[in-house]
Amino acid sequence: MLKALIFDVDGTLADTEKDGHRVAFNSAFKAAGLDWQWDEELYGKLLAVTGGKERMNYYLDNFNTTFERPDNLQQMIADLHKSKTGYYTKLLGEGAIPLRAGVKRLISEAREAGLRLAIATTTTPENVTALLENTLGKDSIGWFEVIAAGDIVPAKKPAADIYHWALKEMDLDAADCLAFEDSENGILSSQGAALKTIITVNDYTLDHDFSGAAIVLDNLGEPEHGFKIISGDAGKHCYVNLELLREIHAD
Ligand code: XBP
Ligand code: MG
Repeated sequence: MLKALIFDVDGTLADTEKDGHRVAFNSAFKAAGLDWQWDEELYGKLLAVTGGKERMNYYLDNFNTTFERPDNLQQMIADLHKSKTGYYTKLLGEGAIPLRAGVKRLISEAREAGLRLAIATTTTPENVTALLENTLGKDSIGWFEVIAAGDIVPAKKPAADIYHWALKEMDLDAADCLAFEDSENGILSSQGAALKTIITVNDYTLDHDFSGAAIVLDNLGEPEHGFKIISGDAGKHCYVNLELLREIHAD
């Protein structure tokens, strides 16, 4: 029986990367007097690595190799990351990033039906709180039984650890759940934990490899504006509702 839905955050609940995280990283770099600038194209490449601190290290190792590294580089990165989180949560507080199509509707439907909800993300916990509170309301954090986020597990996506952690906390088998992801690193992580996965792509993840996904869609869709199917079968459905999720789960 389908008992729970586990959602990724960045790219899945909301398109947070280009106009959210990227902008916040650049603000933090500027405030620290660094000339680092992550444009949209470079940021697409940097998304190969999940986690903000990990992403900055990846940037220095591969795209800014001449930067003169201080002895305490990891402290500097941790400080930059803290500053970035401040800018990012401020952006969310200003309402800069809405939820993706169908997300709010599906979450309400799931709650009404008594399905259990969880989050599994590499982003910092504060960022999850800020997104949920500013889009679904103050109480919405409490709708999610488990929020698995950030450094709670050392190995971030594509490792399956974050999903394993969430499943263990909920005392659920992967077979009783569905996962929602938007990226290749995301599906590698969810499938690594044996979760059937629904993909909604975004501009940065359109050409990712989603082999093994239960279905790949452009978004969850709304009754008045359905999804486009990229791969898989949605039967008679034109937006993701619980009926379709139960069909996918039983398949
Ligand atoms: C999300 C991420 C995150 C954010 C930055 O990946 O890669 O690292 O871009 O978050 P996913 P922090 O959607 O696969 O979980 O800066 O808070 O680490
Ligand atoms: Mg994601």
